Amino acid sequence: MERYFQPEIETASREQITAWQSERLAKQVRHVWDNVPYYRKKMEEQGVTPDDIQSVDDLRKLPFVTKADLREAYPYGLVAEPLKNCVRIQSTSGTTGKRVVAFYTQHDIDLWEDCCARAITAAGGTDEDVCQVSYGYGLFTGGPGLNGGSHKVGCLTVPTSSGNTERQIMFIRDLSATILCCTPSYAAYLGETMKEMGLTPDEIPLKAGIFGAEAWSEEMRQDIQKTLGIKAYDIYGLTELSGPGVAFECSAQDGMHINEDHFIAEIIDPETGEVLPDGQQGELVFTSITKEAFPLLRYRTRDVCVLSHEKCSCGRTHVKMAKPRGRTDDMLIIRGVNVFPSQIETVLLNLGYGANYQIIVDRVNHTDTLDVQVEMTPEMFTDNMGEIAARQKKIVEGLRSMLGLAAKVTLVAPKSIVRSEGKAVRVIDKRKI
Ligand code: DLL
Repeated sequence: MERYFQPEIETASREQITAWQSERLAKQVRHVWDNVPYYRKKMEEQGVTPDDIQSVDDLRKLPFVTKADLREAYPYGLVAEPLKNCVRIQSTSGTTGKRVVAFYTQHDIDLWEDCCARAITAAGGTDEDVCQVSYGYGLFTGGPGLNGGSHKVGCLTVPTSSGNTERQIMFIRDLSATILCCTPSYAAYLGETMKEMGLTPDEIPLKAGIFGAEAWSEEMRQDIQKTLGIKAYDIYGLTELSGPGVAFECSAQDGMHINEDHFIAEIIDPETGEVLPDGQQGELVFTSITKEAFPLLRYRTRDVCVLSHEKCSCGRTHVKMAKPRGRTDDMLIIRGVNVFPSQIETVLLNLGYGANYQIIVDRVNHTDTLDVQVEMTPEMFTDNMGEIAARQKKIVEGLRSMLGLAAKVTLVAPKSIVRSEGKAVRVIDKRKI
């Protein structure tokens, strides 16, 4: 049995990590200055040159890059290598505005797949595993990234892509898949379907799942682990930086190690741009220090998160990020109160509901309204109006104590909310229409 663990990198000392980061950062800044006029202009406006960036401590002298910059420079404006050196593009799933297109040299693909291989290894994967990749393949990075990582680990890779739930289950059972990679919402749906088929967790060969691409709560993890009889690990990433594998969870299942030999992470105050210390919540900012074709300096992810340098029981030394709480742009402001969909999910799962819900925000007579539609589980399904009213009241109370807001809650029949094979759409904000 072979493991893809790289202790010389993943358990390196802080001094070593900082030395790598400083050297690579200086080189990367020179690379973009020489090859990307867009960056050179931004740096000149800020009054910095590559000579000013010698170590990680100089990072904060650099300007931020935002999604607006990416849109403005679309499609080739931030590419730092001649196109003849680029071998692939991937693109975000964004539904509004221009998509972000990211470019890769072969070296960039290798390092991306390396990050995904680390994630599979941290979830217990070896060359003896059968790894079913049920993230979408194509422009979306989920399928290609984990596919490549799975090859590097030496797993037998089953590239089912998303969708066709019955076929997914057939392959899991027939090929004895031990590792499943997909979004947490799709994992929950697969679990729900297997349960309906009468399969108990010990009849499902899976032992681990690598789930990410969207926010999911700790309660949802417990639920998925129970129905599928697995350990569920979180994985984080974004197209702009490569894709999945920027950070991944280990056996401690308590935050995700950021691959610090490739990415430098910062947390900033989204209003002021000030860098915040460990433990304080803010916007996650990344600098990619090893990418050739599409390097990003101080890219503002809009993900709201906390970093921790505390020692981890798995032995890895790379900094950990907590589960992102949401995004600065999906945080809802309802009657002046900041609400993350993940907070609503926590209330629902704590009360025994599944993760099938929809949040509808509207504005009636100049006042925001919050409607939450929640599916009953088959076990609790009833047409007894008194019972339904009592259940709804309990959720309203739970939401009030979590958010300090009055919500209207409607229980709906099992299976009436559309399932997602990729990222779930849980919020409908009618105020913007
Ligand atoms: O979602 C890459 C990915 C694929 C990650 C498969 C993990 C697994 P994008 O489509 O560019 O890339 O979306 C990136 O998704 O900024 C976060 O807001 C969100 N996101 C990704 N992973 C997580 C996670 C892929 N584990 C955006 N928890 C990011 C919460 C996540 N949010």
